Amino acid sequence: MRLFFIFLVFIGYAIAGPNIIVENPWVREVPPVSTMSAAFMKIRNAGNEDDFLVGVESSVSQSAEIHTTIMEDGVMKMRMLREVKIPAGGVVEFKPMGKHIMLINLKKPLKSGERVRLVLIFKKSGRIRVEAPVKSMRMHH
Ligand SMILES: [Cu+2]
Repeated sequence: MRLFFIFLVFIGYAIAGPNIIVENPWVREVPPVSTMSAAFMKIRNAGNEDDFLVGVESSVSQSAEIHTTIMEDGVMKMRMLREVKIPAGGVVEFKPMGKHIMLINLKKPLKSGERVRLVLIFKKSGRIRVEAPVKSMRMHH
């Protein structure tokens, strides 16, 4: 009986925590003159503890920021977010006109079919590597 109890405690400890899954990442194709683009994806947390996206690194731009889109006096504006909560058992969608990862100062033009390497940094889950294909917006209408 005591052994069984210890076993249960051990299992409970092992499965506690966030479990981050990144689904359908993609990066928007931009004209060669553009110095910025954005990455989109769904971030699912299949675990039983909240986690927070706190940063992003990108292989194709000098920096990457977490942004959200807001309407202010009928004008669409972007705001930088310090962190995005990914609730336990929940999913947060990064999509055009919503939350997105801004890729700032592109090192080279992004063409459809290329792959962009991103590292998503979470408060608890640490660094998660993602490969996101470059796609044109038209494919997502
Ligand atoms: Cu932005």
